[in-house]
Amino acid sequence: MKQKTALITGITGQDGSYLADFLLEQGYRVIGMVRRSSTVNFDRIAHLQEVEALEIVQGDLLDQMSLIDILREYNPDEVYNLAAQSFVPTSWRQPVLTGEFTALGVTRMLDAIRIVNPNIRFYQASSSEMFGKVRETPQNENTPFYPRSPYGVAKVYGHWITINYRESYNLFAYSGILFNHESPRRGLEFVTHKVTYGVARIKLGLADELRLGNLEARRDWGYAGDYVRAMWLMLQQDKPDDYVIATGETHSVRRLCEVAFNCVGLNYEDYVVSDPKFYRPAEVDLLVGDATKAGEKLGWEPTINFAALIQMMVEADMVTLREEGH
Ligand code: NAP
Ligand code: G4F
Repeated sequence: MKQKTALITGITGQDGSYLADFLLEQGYRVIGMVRRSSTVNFDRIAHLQEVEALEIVQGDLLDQMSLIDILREYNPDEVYNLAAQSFVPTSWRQPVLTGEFTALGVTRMLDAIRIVNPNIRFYQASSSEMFGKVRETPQNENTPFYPRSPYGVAKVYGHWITINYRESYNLFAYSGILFNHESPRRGLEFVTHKVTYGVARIKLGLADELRLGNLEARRDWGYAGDYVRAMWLMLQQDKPDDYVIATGETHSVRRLCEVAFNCVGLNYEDYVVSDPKFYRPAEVDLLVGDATKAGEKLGWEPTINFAALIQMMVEADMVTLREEGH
């Protein structure tokens, strides 16, 4: 069988790095698109440095021609569009830039595909943030959207333009509505990693408190390794469609703190401070997904539960800090 080629935008991010691992294991040739920066930022894919089947190429979702050129040069079978400004609080500080990357960037890639090769299969990284002020619980593929941040609004645009190109041009355009997924490779500003890293620092005597925002917000947290497998499974279906990917369990940030501090034998109430500085202008109070469709059609289900995920992250942070000599 001919070796398949996949293009990943956002390969330096959490999901891009796990997806690269997964696709390389499946025998793919992987092209990772990175934007130019004055310092390299390849920590999450450093372990793949010597892998011949992985090639890094410069391109930017802000630059239409760079996308067209990459598709022409590498002719991928599958494109996974994971690049985005993905941190919700930043989207209030840089709403226009967030729209350029996270919303219009999707159109630029879809148009590039339409022009170069409409047979390419396209995955769009849509988000449970689109549900925002939720209209029903749990949320599924038919739940109406009510985004609560410029990021969420941009993702709604990205989702609908994906469907529009599917319907207008018969593109193989798939949208995965993924609920929060985490790992030791998660950015340190996201709440799970902020908490597990904070726990490790406190345990090792490097800090004596952890300042967070809204402790009552609830999220459906899964493991990123499980979620990239779902992305691939979607693109193996011949009929393009939308899928919710979630665990079906929801926990508050307070409960996350309790579980993470328990991992090292500490009580979160002695260390966690709720600081209004970290509150958002508009909050998403509750997310919990219904991934029944993904279970039935893709045979997908999560393998790592919430407690195991948090333990994995705390342990990884302890190891990292000890390796740094603490
Ligand atoms: P992440 O760690 O923040 O990674 C984002 C990636 O996008 C980075 O590789 C970043 O490159 C790249 N990027 C940003 N702007 C770009 C541009 N203009 N051109 C090219 N690349 C650009 O995000 P993630 O957690 O892996 O999430 C992957 C995708 O899934 C994102 O679209 C996110 O919005 C979406 N999503 C994530 C979750 C979740 O819970 N993780 C849930 C639902 C949806 P640099 O390294 O250069 O910054
Ligand atoms: O970890 P978070 O920053 O993730 P959020 O906003 O849910 O967004 C993540 O998941 C989305 C999928 O639903 C992705 F689309 C998006 O790209 C990103 O990956 O915050 C989770 C919750 C929020 O309710 C926030 O208010 O935790 C609450 N929180 C409380 N204290 C905090 C903090 N969040 C952060 N980042 N930092 C805090 O100190």
